[in-house]
Amino acid sequence: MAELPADDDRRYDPDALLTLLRTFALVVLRGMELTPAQQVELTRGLGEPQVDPDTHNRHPDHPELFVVDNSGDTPVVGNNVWHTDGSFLRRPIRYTMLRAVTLPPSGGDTLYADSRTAYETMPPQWRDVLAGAMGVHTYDRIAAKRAEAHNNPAALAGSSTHTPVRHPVIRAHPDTGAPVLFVNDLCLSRIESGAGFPVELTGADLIAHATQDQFVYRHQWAPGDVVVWDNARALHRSDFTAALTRVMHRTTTAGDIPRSFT
Ligand SMILES: O=C(O)CCC(=O)C(=O)O
Repeated sequence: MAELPADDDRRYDPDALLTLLRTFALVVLRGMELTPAQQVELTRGLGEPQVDPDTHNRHPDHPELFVVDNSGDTPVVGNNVWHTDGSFLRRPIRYTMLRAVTLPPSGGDTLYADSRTAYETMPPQWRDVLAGAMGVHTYDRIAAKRAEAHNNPAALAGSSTHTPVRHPVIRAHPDTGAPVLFVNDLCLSRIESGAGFPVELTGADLIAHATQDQFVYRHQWAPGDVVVWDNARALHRSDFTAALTRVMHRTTTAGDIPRSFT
């Protein structure tokens, strides 16, 4: 994790952020002043801004900006389990920028786990078994959760728009080529073996390994905070109860087709 304090001019410089993101899984920017339009523009400096398939939580003036709000008629669902953004896409989301808009008096943290550390610390026999293994990622569970929480059966249609995709379980990081674990507790429906080994490990086994306390950074949000993370390098989840009012503005960029490490 890298942190840029409120007097650091690099906070508004996308090239400086990209440089930090080559080394760190996430960058915390303190004391940011960003309008929704400025957030979209800063995101554009990191990559092509994406529009989330969930129409209910789009910002009215900026479709690229997703309003992460747990209150009202369209609470955001699914963020409280370990995931990487958009792994159900053929080209999963690369960077996510999350800005604190309304924070509860306490709580409402976001947790991050480093997917490269997850690979480096896994038992060697797991690496052998996972070489060439493919994860099947689907949109089904997100669609079902959204349909139920938003009382909108039409949301189920998202499952046919987003057909299952296969991504390497161990992917080569797009910048460094280093091996990283690429799993998602929301979207990974099964693991198909590669290299002739049967894979008896489940996504839950891999996530339990990756998210051990010593590998997790807990971000306690302060007003003016923005966090930018690399979904090819970090898993994340929110940690709050629905009783808290909390609003965040989220933007994302397009990513590459994940390449296998082997
Ligand atoms: O609200 C949070 O703390 C996490 C948000 C999240 O999981 C996401 O935007 O994908």
